[in-house]
This record gives sequence, structure tokens and C-alpha cells, in this order.
Amino acid sequence: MKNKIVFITGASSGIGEACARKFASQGAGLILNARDMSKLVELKNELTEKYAVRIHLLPFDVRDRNVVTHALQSLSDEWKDIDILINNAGLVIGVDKEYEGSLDEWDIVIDTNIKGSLAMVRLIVPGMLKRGSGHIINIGSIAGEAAYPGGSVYCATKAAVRMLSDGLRIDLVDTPLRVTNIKPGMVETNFSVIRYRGDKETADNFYKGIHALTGDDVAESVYFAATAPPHVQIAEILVMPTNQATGIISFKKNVE
Ligand code: 8X3
Repeated sequence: MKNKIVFITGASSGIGEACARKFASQGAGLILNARDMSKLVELKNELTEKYAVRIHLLPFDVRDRNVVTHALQSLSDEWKDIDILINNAGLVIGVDKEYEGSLDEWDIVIDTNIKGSLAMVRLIVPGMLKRGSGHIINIGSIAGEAAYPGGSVYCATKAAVRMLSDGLRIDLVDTPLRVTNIKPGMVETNFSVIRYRGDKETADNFYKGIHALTGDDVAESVYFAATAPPHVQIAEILVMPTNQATGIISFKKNVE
């Protein structure tokens, strides 16, 4: 990973933060994006103290196309040749029925999970193509495989991530670039607290009785895909806890 530049969106928590730790531990140069600059600064300080790595912070909301465009265009020569894009920024707000939820909240979810990731691809992949190398790693979800109760819009966005990954892989088939869709199942991170609109107790209860994945577990899959030999394209990885079988079927010990 030395000499590689890895761009991670949504790097201030959860899977994104875990990827930052993993790739930093392997010596990659990191461009870390999130909305919250103070969390990014904390992470940068921690990682640069621990490892001999260069880290550049790029705070923006992936939904804000003008800001994203400007931020990427303003990258210096030292940072602009991005080798690996980890499209991780994503969220879900609420577990409402499709005919009852908030259209405004769904705008945030759709614009972040789908259009945010698409903008990153549009702005970064042309440079990869020009240099003849690059890897786009999208963080999808088991939720993109089949809809489940209370997940209608979120599942739709992750199904879109799957199609965008497949479509991009088709568009790049005659190039050395690779596209990977990582599809985690139950991962215990702050993601679930946001899903339950800040209700930490309900989020914690959701993981009672099952040994859920951590962000670090998912980061290992991301790293595995990123370090495959150049002729090997890990198209997808579906990774879930041992006691989970599908998006809706899991076994929770001592939980009714
Ligand atoms: C979120 C994973 O299992 O909550 O991407 O659908 S799950």
C-alpha cells in the first residue's frame, strides 16, 4: 500500500473510519472526507502519531455537488492521483413504511447514498483512466439484495449502488480499472443510531444476542479486495455475522 493514495468518503465513523485505520496501518496515503472536520482532525492526529503516513483532510457533504467538484479540482499534485476510491458515505434515517416516512429525510438518504457516490465516480474515475490504473470500492449492503420491513428506501439505494457498481464495471471492462461492491450485513456502528434517529437504546437492542460485525471486520474485506493481484477483480463481497443468513433472517441468542 505504500505510495498508494486512498480516498475515503464518510471517514469520520464506522466502516469509513475502520478503513482509514486499516489502510493507514499498511502505509497508504489517505484523503479523508466527512462532514465533521473536528472528527477528521482527531482521526488524522491519531493515525499520524501511530504510523508514518501522509493524510489530507477534505471536509464536505457528498450531496453538495459544487463543493465536491471544487474540493476535488483543488487537490494539489501530491494528492490528485487517487489510486483507490472507497465510496463509503451513506446513511439511513428511520424505519418508516414507504407510504408514511418523510420525503425530506429520504432526499438526504437518496442524495447521499446514490448521487453522492455517483459524483465521486464522475469526478475521480477519468483521472484513473488517464493514468491507466485505479480501483473503485463501493460500500453497498446486504440491504441491496432484497427489501425488508422498514427498509424500503434504504434497500432501494443499496440496490442502486449494486447496479451502479455493475454498470461501472461494464463501462470499464476494456481497461485495467477494477470495481468492487462490498455488501455488509449487520455491522454495529453509529449507523444504527442514526437509523433510529438518535435512539441509542433501540440501536443497541437491535444487536442483542448476536455477535455483529465491527467496522474493522468490513475493512478487512475492503483491504482484501484492494490488495488482490492486478488481474483479479473482486466484483462483490457479501459479508455478514455467522448467525445472519439474509437481510431479515438472523439468530439472536436468548432474544424472542
Ligand atoms: C446495513 C446493513 O443489515 O442493517 O447496510 O441492512 S443491514
